[in-house]
Amino acid sequence: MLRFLTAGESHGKGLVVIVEGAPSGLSITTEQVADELARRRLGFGRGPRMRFERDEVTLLAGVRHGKTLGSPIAIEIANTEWEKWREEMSPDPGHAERPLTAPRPGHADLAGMQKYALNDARDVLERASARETAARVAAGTVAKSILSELGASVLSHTVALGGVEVPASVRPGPADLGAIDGDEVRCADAATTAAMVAAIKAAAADGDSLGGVAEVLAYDVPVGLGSHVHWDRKLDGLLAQAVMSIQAVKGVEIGSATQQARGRGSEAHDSIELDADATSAGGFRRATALAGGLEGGITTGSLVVVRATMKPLSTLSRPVLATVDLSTGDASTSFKERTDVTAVPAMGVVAESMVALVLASEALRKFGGDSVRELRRNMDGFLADAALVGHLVDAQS
Ligand code: EPS
Repeated sequence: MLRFLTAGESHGKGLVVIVEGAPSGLSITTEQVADELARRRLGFGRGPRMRFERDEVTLLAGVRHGKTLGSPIAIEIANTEWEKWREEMSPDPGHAERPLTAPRPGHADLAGMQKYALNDARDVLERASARETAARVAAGTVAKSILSELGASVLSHTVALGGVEVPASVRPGPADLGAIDGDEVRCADAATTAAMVAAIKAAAADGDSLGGVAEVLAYDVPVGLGSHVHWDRKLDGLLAQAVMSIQAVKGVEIGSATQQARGRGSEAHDSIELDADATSAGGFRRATALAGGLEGGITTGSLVVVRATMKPLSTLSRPVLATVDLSTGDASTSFKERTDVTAVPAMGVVAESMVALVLASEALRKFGGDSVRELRRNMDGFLADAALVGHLVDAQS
């Protein structure tokens, strides 16, 4: 299985991620990680920080001459603005010059201060910040490389932003990813983009923020990842946890669950057909993708569909949210910060990484293998057997 741990504060010296469990022989380069990180900075509606700051990547461990060694992979993302924050965020003994004492509603500020017995909201928000998602995306690069060895790929696109939604018929494929990344809000439908950008401009003029929904699509994922046998092995549950853990995500949907819940069972399921060409699905095909590629917590080999719903960010450039100043006990408003109007386009890239990490981890659990070659051989052997289902007893005897 693939495990990863991140460390780092939003305005600290840098972020670090360690990824453990990746097989040897995977291609990983600094450019690959940097390109993925650049995708996460995309999107109309992000704040000025995205323009002046860069993600400076160093592969610290686990990779030699462009290939993984099978040892833990460590990646550092330096904060190019560290000099400005050196005093405020210094690890050396001292105290904050300007403690933040009016916690922002909707952030981890107050609950975090209470839980960790801290008097400065910065001690909480620095780690709760979505800056940490850069480290997840770096880890996701490793996961995507594993999936690519297995013939699978993930992409994401914005399907709703500030109340504007893409038509239900819009479902991009792997070849559309470049165009999506080239779009101002990472939307696959140009007419919808224009309306989303207008909504962002209107919210920005009001000093307000917007939420929305990103859809992650995973193509050619092999049948058999996850399991029906126990709650904590069900892949839909694992995906939900991983995607829900993204900062400001408050809802996760697999497939078209919300729409199905309004209709009848006779229209809510993906019929099964034989298809000798559907290799990753072990010789079966689904006519539709309503179940989001998962039945009983197991991948069916059909398109995996995960939707992440993000609330409007709670840091506003207009300080209107009511709070209490903890240093005086007086009623106050949450502090004003430069901020993003929306981060839904970026969140899609993060969700894509989290889905890739879960799928790659489950592929390693299912197929095992210390090298890429062993992993692939194990998967091919399994898929050949999966195509014999119904005849398997004969095949085994
Ligand atoms: C964030 C607030 C903004 C974002 C930041 C996440 O930062 P600041 O308050 O310093 O302007 O720019 O996102 C990133 C730095 C990033 O790399 O995504 C927050 O409160 O979560």
